Amino acid sequence: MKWVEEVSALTKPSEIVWCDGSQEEKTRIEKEMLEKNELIALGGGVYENCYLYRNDPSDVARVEDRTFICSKTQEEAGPTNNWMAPDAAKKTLDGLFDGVMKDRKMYVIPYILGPADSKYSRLGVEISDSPLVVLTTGVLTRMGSIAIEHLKNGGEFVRGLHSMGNLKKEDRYICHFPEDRLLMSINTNYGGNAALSKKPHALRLESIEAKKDGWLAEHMFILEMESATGDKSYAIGALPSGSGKTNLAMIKPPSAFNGWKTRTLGDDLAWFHADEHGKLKVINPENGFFGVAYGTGLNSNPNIIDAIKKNTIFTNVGVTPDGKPWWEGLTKDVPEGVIDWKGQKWDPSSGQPVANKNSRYATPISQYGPKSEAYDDAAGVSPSIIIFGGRRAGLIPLVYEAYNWEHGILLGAMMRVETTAAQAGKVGEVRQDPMAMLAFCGYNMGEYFGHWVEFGKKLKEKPRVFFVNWFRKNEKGEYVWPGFSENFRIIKWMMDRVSGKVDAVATPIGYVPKVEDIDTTGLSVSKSDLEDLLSVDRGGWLEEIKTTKAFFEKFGDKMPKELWDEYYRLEERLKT
Ligand code: OXD
Ligand code: MN
Repeated sequence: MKWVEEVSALTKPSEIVWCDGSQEEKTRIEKEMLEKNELIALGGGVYENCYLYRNDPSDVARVEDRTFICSKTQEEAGPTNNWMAPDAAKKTLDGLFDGVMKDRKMYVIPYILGPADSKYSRLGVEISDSPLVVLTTGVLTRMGSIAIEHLKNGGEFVRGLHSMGNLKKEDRYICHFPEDRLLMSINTNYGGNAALSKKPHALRLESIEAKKDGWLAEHMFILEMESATGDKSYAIGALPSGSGKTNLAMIKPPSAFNGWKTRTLGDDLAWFHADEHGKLKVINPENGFFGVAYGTGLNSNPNIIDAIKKNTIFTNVGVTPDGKPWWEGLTKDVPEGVIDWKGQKWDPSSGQPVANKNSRYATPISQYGPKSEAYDDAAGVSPSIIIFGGRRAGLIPLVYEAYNWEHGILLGAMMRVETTAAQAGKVGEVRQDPMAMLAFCGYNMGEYFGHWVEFGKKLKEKPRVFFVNWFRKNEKGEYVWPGFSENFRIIKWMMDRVSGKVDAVATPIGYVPKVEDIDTTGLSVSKSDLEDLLSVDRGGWLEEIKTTKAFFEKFGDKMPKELWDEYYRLEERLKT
């Protein structure tokens, strides 16, 4: 209450609205936004309770260069984060927030990250002048009265202050104050910068708490697999934004896998704990999906296509004359008369896409068909498989497996992948993105790697760690592996490794499958394609790890010895 008063004295809104998370509240806000033309109602006889929001064209992705960790010292933030001294940052931000909500409503948005009754869950309150943030947080978290009830019990909470401000790029800031468990974000209304519960709270701030309290806050999906005989197991995995993580989280086994089922627990965030028996327990702190629409279709992700037909907020997609959302990949042909993501009639000769490449859907998990019953389980699930992966045209095999936990950490830490539209900047550049956490680890990543090592010591049974690359191309520039649901064949191989059904080939970089152990029934991939996909190019790897070495050196004495040991073992294996 005190904080709300302080914020309102600073930002001077016309009204304070306490969000209760009810259906009436949602309907009321949607109506107000529709009246102001801030939302467009979708329908076309297919979409129910679905809306389109158009972000300002200069504000459609996370802005890593305007994102700051404001820890006491720069060393705590580490060499991969932008840092600002907390006092200086607060001074600048207080100036920008002064009177910023004049003539606007100020929404107080309480939320829970994680199942309401889980001991692993965490509380937050975002104050924002953006009704879009209210709607998005309503989808992505357990928002409203339920969180107030927990706050009343004296729960500690993260404070997030956000204003759309004037959307001026030069004055855009997304600041994290770990000491105060405080977030401040201004002059942006893109989900990844403005819905503070997601990346700023659940990853950047909680990764720091997790380090202190002996757990891990990760950028990972959670997937349930059920065999034809009813055995359930779980996989979690990190792929950088825009590399098909959501598609993998929602993968449907190909028809050759009769009787097999997959279900989703989460597509973006995973919090890991070791329970009192040393068992890995993972929950999804979220309650909805904020997936990339562009490129999503029946081929890449049939499961989500059904789920997004109701109660979904789309951002920056195109719209057909009869009011259906549209983006590249949804259907083969561009619909006649489509309006592009900026609200203009699309011009086929423009060479511009209809939808923004980072266009999104925000959809509740509850209405997603193949969700796992366990998604709301307070105790969490126990994965036996950890997957790292990314988009690389060459070098990285289709799949390989780490020799042990520390080597697995090296696989994650070595991730170098192509950038995508999820972050502002150049697309397709290869950059180091350890554990897909480069943009999300709130502290020194050298210490973060060390924390993974320590966390492993708590686990009696460690998951196996794998690395995947669905994106390898041949010399003609074509993808060799068909991808999408066929990726399940690789997950099946991982399961066979866990159960000890198959052995594998030891190579310098790790275990790769024996060609005959990948089930290719019904695929056009030949044996020699598969051999290529699994081949290890020593020379190329020796070059690759030079970049890894330079990257690790940035962390100086924060880099754990265990990881250097693994690095030198890898180098040695490659040389000999
Ligand atoms: C996301 C991202 O929105 O990683 O999940 O950018
Ligand atoms: Mn993400």
